[in-house]
Amino acid sequence: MSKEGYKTLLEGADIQPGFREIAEKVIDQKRLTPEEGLYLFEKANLALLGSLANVVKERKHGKKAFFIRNFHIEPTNICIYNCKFCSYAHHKSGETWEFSMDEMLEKVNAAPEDMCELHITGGVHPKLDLGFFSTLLQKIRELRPGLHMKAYSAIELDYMFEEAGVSIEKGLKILKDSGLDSIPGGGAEIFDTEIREQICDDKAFGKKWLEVHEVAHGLGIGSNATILYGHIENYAHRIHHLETLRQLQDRTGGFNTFIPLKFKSANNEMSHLGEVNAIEDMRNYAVSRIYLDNFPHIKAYWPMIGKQMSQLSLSFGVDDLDGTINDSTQIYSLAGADDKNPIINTDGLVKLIKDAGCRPVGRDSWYREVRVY
Ligand code: V47
Ligand code: SF4
Repeated sequence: MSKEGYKTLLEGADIQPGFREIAEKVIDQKRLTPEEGLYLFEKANLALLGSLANVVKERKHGKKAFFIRNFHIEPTNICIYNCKFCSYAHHKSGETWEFSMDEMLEKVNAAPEDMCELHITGGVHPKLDLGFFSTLLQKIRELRPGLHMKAYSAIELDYMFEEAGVSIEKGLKILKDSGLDSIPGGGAEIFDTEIREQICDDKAFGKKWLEVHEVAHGLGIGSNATILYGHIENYAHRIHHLETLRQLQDRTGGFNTFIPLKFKSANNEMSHLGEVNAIEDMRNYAVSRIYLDNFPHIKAYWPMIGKQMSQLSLSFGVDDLDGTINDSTQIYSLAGADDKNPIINTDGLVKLIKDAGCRPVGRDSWYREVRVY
């Protein structure tokens, strides 16, 4: 919806006065305060909120909805940490795997030639070190010089660098020289220290996650950001998380996209909490799009919320559906993702996006357009 169309809608609508003021600020491209963000979470009418998020999205990207041809390698599910929400680590699933260097290189070799991006992330293995992971990048680079490597969450990096006795800067320079292009958004969870202590008390602090990303941005390594929502946090914790990211992005401009990750409740120590509903998911996408005015993209990760909900998210501020994935991730299938079979090809993604009334755009990892459909 255009800015003018939305203004007309507001004129005729019977809405809370608080919402009208906030909506006018958003339309005039003025930044929201944390209190205003909280108001949107707590009180805004969902339909008006979604349309407002779409005004912001269309200002940035028109009707475009992006996707990428990508695949994942999860080197191992052995993990020294014990996050209560996780269903994936070996001590949760009861199944252990650890791919050798050669097995991972075989996966790369087997990937179609036109793959754009490889996402590498997994458990924090006690023995796999900086040397192993930098060699892995070098060997992949030799095999596929054009493949973008988005690898290792800030949590994996923190452990790797601590064990190697190198600073974050030194460690990242080593990996960059080995071929690292960008860093995925995993491990952010929720920055509020009290909530973080209750759901993942033994892994790196939120402060450390932020430091790794800030140093990466300074070295020209772009990254993504995530939030894990829908568990024991409240709306104020979510706004605190968004505000912290918005401030870091003001300083560096290094984030590409924000990915809200909905807590999935199967097979983990927080199963008793259940899951939030679709209305909550859409509200979360919309507030994220409106509040993070300096983030270029908001991504819905379809293997987590399912293909149909991803379609709906395109009307609530989302402009990116991640990618073809190729059945290569287990993080969500083990946690009870709606899509038990995370497979979709390019034609499937294109149809899904068109059916939602958007224009599909195949992108590379820097959101350069590869093909408009
Ligand atoms: O940090 C683990 C989350 C993350 C559960 O950067 C769970 O493009 C919900 O960060 N319910 C790893 N979430 C995955 C990740 C990611 C995914 C897709 C794209 C990108 C990107 C990054 O998965 C973890 C944690 O927050 N997670 N268990 C669960 N039960
Ligand atoms: Fe390990 Fe990641 Fe699972 Fe935490 S979420 S236990 S760091 S695999």
